[in-house]
Amino acid sequence: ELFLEQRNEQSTGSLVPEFIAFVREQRNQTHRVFHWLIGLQRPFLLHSDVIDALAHLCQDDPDLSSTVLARALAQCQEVTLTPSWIYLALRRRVARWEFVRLHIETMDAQAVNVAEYLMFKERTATGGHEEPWGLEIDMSPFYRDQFKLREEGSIGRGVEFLNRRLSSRLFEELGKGDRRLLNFLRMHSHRGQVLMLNDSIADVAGLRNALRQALLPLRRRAASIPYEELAPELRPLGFEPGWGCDAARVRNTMGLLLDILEAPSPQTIEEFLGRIPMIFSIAILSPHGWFGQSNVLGRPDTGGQVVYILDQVRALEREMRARLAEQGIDIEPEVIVITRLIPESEGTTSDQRIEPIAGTQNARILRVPFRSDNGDVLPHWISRFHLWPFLERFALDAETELLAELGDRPDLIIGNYSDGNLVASLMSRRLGVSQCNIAHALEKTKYLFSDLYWRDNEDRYHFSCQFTADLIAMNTADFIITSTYQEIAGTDDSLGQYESYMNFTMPGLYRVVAGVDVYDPKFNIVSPGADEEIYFPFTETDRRLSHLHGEIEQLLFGEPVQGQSRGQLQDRDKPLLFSMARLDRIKNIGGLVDWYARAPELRDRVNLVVVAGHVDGNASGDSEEREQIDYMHYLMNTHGLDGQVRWLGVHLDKFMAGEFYRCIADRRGAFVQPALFEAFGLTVIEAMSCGLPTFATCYGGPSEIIEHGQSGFHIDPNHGDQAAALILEFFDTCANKPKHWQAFSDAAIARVQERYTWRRYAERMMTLSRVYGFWKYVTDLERAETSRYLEMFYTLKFRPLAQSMLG
Ligand code: UDP
Ligand code: LCN
Repeated sequence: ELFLEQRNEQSTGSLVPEFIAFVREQRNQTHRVFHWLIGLQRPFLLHSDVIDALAHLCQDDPDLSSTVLARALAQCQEVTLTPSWIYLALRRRVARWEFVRLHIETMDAQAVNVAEYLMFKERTATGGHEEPWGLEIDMSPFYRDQFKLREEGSIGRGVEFLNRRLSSRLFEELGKGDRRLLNFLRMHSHRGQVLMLNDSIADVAGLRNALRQALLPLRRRAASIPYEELAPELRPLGFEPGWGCDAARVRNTMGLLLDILEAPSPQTIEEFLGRIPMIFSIAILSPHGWFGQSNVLGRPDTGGQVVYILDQVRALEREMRARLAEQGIDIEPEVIVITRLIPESEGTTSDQRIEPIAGTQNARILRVPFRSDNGDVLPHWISRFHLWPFLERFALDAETELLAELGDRPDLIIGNYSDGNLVASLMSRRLGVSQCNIAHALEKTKYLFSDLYWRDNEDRYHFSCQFTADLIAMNTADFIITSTYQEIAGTDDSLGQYESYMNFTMPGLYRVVAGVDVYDPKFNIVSPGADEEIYFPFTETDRRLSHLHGEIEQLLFGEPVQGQSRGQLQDRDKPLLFSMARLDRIKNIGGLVDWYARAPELRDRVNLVVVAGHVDGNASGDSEEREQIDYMHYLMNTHGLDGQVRWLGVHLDKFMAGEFYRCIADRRGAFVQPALFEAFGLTVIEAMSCGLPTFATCYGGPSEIIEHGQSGFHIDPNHGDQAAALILEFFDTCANKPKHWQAFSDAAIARVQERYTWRRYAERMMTLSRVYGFWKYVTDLERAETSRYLEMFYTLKFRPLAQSMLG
């Protein structure tokens, strides 16, 4: 911790020159450190390994801790070692990398560039020869002329930055900027109906004039006069529908435009653009399927995505309708979720072409099958890791179906996950529509060395295709929504999920020296929410679904049911520690059971309830899930947990899940999310909304959702004993001071209400799509060079990789 503190204090400047001088001058001290690191006999050391090593070395040599060598090692995200050479990757601050190498015999250190660093890594990993002519992917020449954020605190607030740039640009380019705005306002229409301005306004002077002329009589009209009554006066002046639903709104919108023409400010620009009727229909892509509304919740690793999209659709439709109505436009918005049609649908609706989305007026799921080259429909489900060869054909088929469904192209395409984002790239390019990406989970940081040792896992995961698709989609997107800051740029000590695409290598395939820039203003943090109809505080007794209580009581305490549950809680009076997740390795449910099993005091104090996977291994079609099921049984057997752990291998529908959280809260329990890594973690905000004190992993989204010690607790899944101690301490304190529980419950509810609501999400999303649309227009940001480069990358790399999967 001392090193990290020191590092943070001196975080910005480069340490490299000082480090190089130190190595030269303090040869013995330096040699001792690196000799020791080489002695670990591991080719790659990660940040945590280096920190541990440093702590160890400082015990014998306390002076070391104040040296530049220690500070540099504290910045190290990765060390690559051979018996004679050591290469260090230093992360000076968020997304600012430097590389140095050192020869252990000559004790000579030099700075190296990223390509040299990656080449050394390749050779160390493969034992092969240097590949100076290996393919290097470098997006940096394309970024050169683009505006970039400079401060790490601005990352993820791209739209604020764009609004500022837009206002100064419009202001600086007086005349030119205004004309662009005028032309932009003239291009809006919907199915032949002209909106905002018609052709009778020829230039900016004419626009100002018309605005003044329109405002004079408008100021005298009652605020509530509907637009229809005003239209006959406004149209001859050049104004078409879109300015507002009544006199007050029209006045206000016109006033905003006059302000912008006078002296634009970021706030007026955002507010004005937010009102322009630009978005009538949205296509949302989530190709890998098993996407439905009941009894279907994705398959391994797509659960949260399905929940997210369904809630997102409801919120977006509501927001689109409200905005159109406010602007006086009577058009029904359309939202279409495009996913895969799966003929072998196992009793679900996944084989139906169209399914209306509950809770919306007009939104629907449109399913399009995967087809192979000869046109045959793929009948069965396939995992998200194996669908790459089908996506190109799917993109074309989905485009045809979408156009038929909408009668026109959509106004915005939103991709989800690596597969959806790739299809969104293909479709947006062909249709000329803005593209928004949402990752949900980038697999790259989830699996250690998934890039460097990609070949070893190729048959199982096909990361070569996935990371290529990710790079293409990130660079074609007009804007990218993330759930948290750390998803983009990590923390002081850990790298962000997007940041991990800045530079990496897949030996033998290609080496990325600049893949994405997290300082790009395309990134915006817009966090999802928890459905407030479902996940509300346990104290709201009138809304509680009390008819489910008997069933929940049975689930918690009833006799175990063959194939559904295991364990029966002996002492019903203890509080319940609850966890719910899909049973895959990363979710670490087995880890939680293991810590619990090894903490006798915690076992005495609380019971553990786990909703995860299947109790019967044969019921799972997923190899990773089956491994976890076996592990759970092993733990239950070896630690004799059946009287203290209730394992439910069932899927709770969302009404049941909401009430389940609340029933745990009734009994003054807590929720645990023990994942090794969690991109965001919907269950965390669901549990908190219901009023459950929550302990969640410090790796990933939960570290931002929860403020440790205030609205919940962070736990380190790699230190289960400490996590168990923290949970025990909490319950001990609650036993002596019942208000303690209440304080955490209240704070959890307040935190989610303040930060994680779908209302706020939809409002931001609609504003973003307009601001980015306008930005693209005024800057002529067609980015033809980037598109061409990415097309080449797609054709020459992605397609053969995907094709080769079909053998
Ligand atoms: N979920 C559910 N019933 C279950 C298990 C999970 O409704 O039996 C829901 C859970 O409430 C949450 C989603 O599945 O909304 C899981 O999302 P999360 O972000 O926690 O993880 P993911 O599965 O996306 O990795
Ligand atoms: C995927 C995940 O892994 C979760 O962390 C997210 O909460 C979910 O998608 C929704 O974005």
